[in-house]
Amino acid sequence: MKPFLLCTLCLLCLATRLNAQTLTISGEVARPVTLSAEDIKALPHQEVTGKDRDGKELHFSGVPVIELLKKAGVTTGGELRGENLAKYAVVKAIDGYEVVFALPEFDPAFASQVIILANRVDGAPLPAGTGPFRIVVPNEKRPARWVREVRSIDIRFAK
Ligand SMILES: Nc1nc2c(c(=O)[nH]1)N[C@H]1C(S)=C(S)[C@@H](COP(=O)(O)O)O[C@H]1N2
Ligand SMILES: [Mo]
Repeated sequence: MKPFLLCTLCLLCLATRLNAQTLTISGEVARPVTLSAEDIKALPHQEVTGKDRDGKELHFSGVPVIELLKKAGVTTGGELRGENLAKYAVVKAIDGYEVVFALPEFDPAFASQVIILANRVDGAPLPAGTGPFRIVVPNEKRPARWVREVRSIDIRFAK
């Protein structure tokens, strides 16, 4: 193979790999952000316990999603009232899986559980195919919204 072609392929592979490690928050936000796994690792973490599909308890560590939303200037806290209550978040994964959350689900002024973007489980990084980031909704009866391999959070208006 010609060196130039090989080099281009390597760069493409590297770009795809690096891209796979980022989380982008965009849509109805004050400033769209793209965070790397390193950026996320540097933020304050919280631990939550949840049950997987088989009812087995898992201990996750990660960043409360509300903190990530604040970085993008999403309406939270005192701003989460009136028409802002018609905003929702679409969380998307590498495989195209998508789930929706209403903004109050993330906000401690409304919710009694903390939804996190987990990057560790039972003391270890999330395994390939699950990480680097996974949503964990600790008290939900089914883990269907525990989105694996999260790539983006898109904030939208329901009108
Ligand atoms: N990216 C992605 N995340 C996903 C899914 C999926 O298909 N793709 N399935 C969900 C469903 S329906 C369940 S029950 C759990 C299963 O999680 P597990 O594979 O860790 O047991 O992942 C959730 N997260
Ligand atoms: Mo599921």
